[in-house]
Amino acid sequence: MSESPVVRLEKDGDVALIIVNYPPVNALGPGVADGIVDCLNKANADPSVKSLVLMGDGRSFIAGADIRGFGTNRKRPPIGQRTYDVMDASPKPIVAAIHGYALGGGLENAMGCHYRIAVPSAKVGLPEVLIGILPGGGGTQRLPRLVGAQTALEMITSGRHVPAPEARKLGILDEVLPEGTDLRSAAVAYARKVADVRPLPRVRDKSVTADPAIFDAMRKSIARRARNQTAPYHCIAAVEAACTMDFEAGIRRENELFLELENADEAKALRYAFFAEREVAKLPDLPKDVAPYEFKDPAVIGAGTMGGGIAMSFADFGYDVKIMDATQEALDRGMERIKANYATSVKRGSLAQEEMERRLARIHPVAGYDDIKDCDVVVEAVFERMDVKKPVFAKLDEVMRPDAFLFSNTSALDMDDLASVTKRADKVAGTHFFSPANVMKLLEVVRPAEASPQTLMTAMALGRKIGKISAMAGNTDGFVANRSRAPFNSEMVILLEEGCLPEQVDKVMVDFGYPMGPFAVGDLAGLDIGAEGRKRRAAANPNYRKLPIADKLVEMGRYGQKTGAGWYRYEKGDRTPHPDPEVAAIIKQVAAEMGVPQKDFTDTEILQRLLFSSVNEACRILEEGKAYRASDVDVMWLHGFGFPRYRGGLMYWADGIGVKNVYNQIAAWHQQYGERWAPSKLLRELAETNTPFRQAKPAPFA
Ligand code: 3H9
Repeated sequence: MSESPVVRLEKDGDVALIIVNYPPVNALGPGVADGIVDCLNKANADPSVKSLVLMGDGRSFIAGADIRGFGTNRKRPPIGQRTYDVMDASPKPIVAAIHGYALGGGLENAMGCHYRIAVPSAKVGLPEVLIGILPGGGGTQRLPRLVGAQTALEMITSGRHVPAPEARKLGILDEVLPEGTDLRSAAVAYARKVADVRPLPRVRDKSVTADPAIFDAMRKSIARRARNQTAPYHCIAAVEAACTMDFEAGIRRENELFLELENADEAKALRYAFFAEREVAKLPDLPKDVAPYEFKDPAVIGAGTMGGGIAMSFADFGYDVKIMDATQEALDRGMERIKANYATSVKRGSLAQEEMERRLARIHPVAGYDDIKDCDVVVEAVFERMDVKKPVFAKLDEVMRPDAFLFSNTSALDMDDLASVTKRADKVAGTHFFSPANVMKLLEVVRPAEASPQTLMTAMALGRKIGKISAMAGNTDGFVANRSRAPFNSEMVILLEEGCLPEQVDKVMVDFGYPMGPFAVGDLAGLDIGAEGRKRRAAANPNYRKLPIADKLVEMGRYGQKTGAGWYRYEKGDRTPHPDPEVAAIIKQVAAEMGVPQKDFTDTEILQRLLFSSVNEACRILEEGKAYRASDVDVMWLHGFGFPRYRGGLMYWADGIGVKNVYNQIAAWHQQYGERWAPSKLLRELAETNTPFRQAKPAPFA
């Protein structure tokens, strides 16, 4: 009936269908909103049309505003002429027919319709807060009117995707169709059924009130996770406006708050992070016509902390997984740990008991290699030493079906060396999970020289299928995440030699936005772990910068939380770190023995000493072609190390300081401290040409 490149109008008898077609997810890109309004006006002007349907082509209803349009000179129609306003004013009923996602502006459009129906697999939500803004298309005013202020606050400040059945219970949807129903014909039938119902049910006509105390309570409850951010608080203020102002005034307030957020640093950084997370999946140098292998039958070798967490990740995402260990005792212990981990989630209320049972039933402990020989993918997670891993790989190569992929969960070992013990080096890659493996989102896929494109794609896809963000790393000591982090880890201990205390450094990093300070994290992970790596590196490199204070604590048996003492001391049964005068004394003593002059540090110095050292190393990684993009480093820091997302990531943050400033400071520290601060070649080149880190062109992947 009408042609537009992105929105078209069709007719089914007396029902007009407005269909959005802006692949891949029907974001409200250029022409979409105008197209909807245009079609709506045409349908309203057509006397043969009695009711309308709004729906999306392809995989989704509407995924929200086009995020690429923010921060550009994109023009929005004035309040009163936006899609939602035009739909509100429609004299004929409109039914939103939802499949895939109705997010952000998508749900806002749906709430501008008079009715909302969905297929059972659909998800709805207002995730704007995750990109540093608020639902600025009436969402903060309409959602509370549909679901009440408390639920709206929870949905808008978390940004979570609500499954259709729950959305029906909450009152967002009028109907969830039975499984397998054809959405288009059901929507047409629904539109016909409501064609003559008057008055039209408009969300804006509902009223909402709330106990004023809930807003402050919400501010308090998000204080920890919303630290240093504005958007979550503006979201609350906008919902508060919905409960205290009339609809028109509330919309104006929402708009004011939205405009304060749209181009703030927080929103820019979060938008950057959103696209960096999508970019990281792209493997530009691999052939486009190779597809990942669709694995069905995974196995995990090693039922320790990492192996158990990896098996849980498979089970959490619906896979039956076999798990084995060298002894029955180790396997039993591993299964007990898995059960205890799930039980903690049940106790916390984040997992239902029945779901725990379902997941546990998917994890199959098996006695030996014979029981896994038909699996199509194996993730080895045995002790992190080459002499332990090599025999396991040799055995796997011998017993596994010839087309099975062999992946190793290693955080630093040479994957070429490990692959060399097999006769299928093309099917071997590293899959470096972060601890706890069932919680942490990052999966670093390590690329040995002989791995085939399909192997690499399969490893990347494996991560995505179990809820991870997969990022490709070259086979270099520490790979990309830990290698770029290593100088930070050294520098934080060197700062102690020069006069800092662990609690001082931790405070700076927590104020910056990390959930925990690096010394507290060290105590949680176990200080003995880092000590192993330092020993190995010191043995291999006579110029290796030793960390005597850290070594001393490990010698004293201060391994962290598990021994009740590390960088901090701990009360029995309590994880709260307490500054420890004994540690302060050790620091003083070692510093005196080393003859290091003591000084006071500003917070900025501490922050930059830690992060600039890593920026420099990340540049080296890029110049060696061990990572595809600076933004991949950012994704790794966000999901591997808890770098604050609203700061974009390590390299994005450094761009905010300016590549020249970073270079000048590093060059000055090179003069002062010597070789460990030598500026990398890439850093120097970027500074000379004033090219931002995120536009750096790394060497071809090696
Ligand atoms: C908003 O609505 C503001 C309003 O309040 C109005 C204010 C005025 N824009 O993630 P995928 C791209 S704010 C532009 O891999 P999935 C994405 O970059 C918005 N592009 O797929 C990727 O491109 P490429 C509120 C978008 O199936 C491709 O689509 N909405 C957008 O794993 C596929 O994406 C949101 O925040 C977008 N809105 O997940 C939702 N969405 O192929 C954001 C996606 O070139 N989107 N792209 O890399 C998502 O959460 C996920 O993309 C979604 C699909 C769950 C929809």
